[in-house]
Amino acid sequence: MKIVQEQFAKFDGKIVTAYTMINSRGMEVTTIDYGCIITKILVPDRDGTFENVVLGFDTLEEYQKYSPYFGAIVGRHAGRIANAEFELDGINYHLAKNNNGNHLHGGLVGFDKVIWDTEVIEEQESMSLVFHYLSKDGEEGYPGNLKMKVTYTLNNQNELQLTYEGISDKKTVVNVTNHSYLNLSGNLKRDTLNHTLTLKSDQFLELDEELIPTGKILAVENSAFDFRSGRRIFDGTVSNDPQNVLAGKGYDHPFLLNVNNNKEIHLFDEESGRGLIIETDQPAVVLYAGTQLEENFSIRGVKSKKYLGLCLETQGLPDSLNHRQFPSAILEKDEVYQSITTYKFTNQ
Ligand code: FUC
Repeated sequence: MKIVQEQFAKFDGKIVTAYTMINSRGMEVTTIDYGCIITKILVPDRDGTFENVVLGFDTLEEYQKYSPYFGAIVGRHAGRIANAEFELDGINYHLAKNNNGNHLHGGLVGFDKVIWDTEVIEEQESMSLVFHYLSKDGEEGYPGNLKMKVTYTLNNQNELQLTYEGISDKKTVVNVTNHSYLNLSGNLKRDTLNHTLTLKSDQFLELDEELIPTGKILAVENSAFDFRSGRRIFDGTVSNDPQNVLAGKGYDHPFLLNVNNNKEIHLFDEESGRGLIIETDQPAVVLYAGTQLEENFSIRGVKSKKYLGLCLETQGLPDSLNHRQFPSAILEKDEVYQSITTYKFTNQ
């Protein structure tokens, strides 16, 4: 096991560092301290060939110019908040509007666009990168000085654990996730349409045309949203279900998880034999099928296109502040926010 550090770029008078964690089986995870972005994850296919399974760039300029949150931590609040506003204890908060008049993924300069302080921890059976960031009171419109800590831990069982922690000096809202775009084919050889996804989820949130939850919870039964016995991502692209159509022919939806920490999310690519099991303590996972991926740039030599990567964003429900029947994203003053998601990579 080892961690290799190198200079990735310079930004804002500071050095952006890339950290590569390499475990005893040869799995590698590369992360930069800008946005806690996971730029690369190398895992073996069924023949033991190591290839990259996430969308990412080799330069900071490309992230800043083209990246729709590739591999980044998004927050304070992942997903959309309608009209970029919410009310807390009688005060109306106005957030940065960065998505058709709505607030998306923390605003104009969210957690994905700042440099985090980094600590490196090496232990017997695992190693970790610990990132710290102080989000100041009023940043992007949110109340409270929020101290955030994100930890990525890689062990020798090819498990990558993502831990999020936060504490604020005022009542605020927190709902963070990692926005990695997965593609298990390896080095983007194919798109993700033949990936099979299995979800322990009976229900998903209905969205409006702006991709904001309407408040209605729909059953997955008899629809292309039923992933309970496994289903190809392709199905959503040919479905006439209005929910698939409004998501740009595919998926951009929060699924409510029936269980936690019990293999509730499983992504598999038959051709390479690579699989990913995701476990979380969060109530939902947003399946975003890369339906808005633009074609005006390349990703390490492969032209970007729709469905080239898909995101499985474990999180609380988007826009819960404006739908008080949803589990709350409110964090009390001095309360500790903590959440853990684990990615286990397999090959068979
Ligand atoms: C996802 C989606 C959004 C958006 C963004 C880049 O989280 O929910 O629709 O396109 O990522």
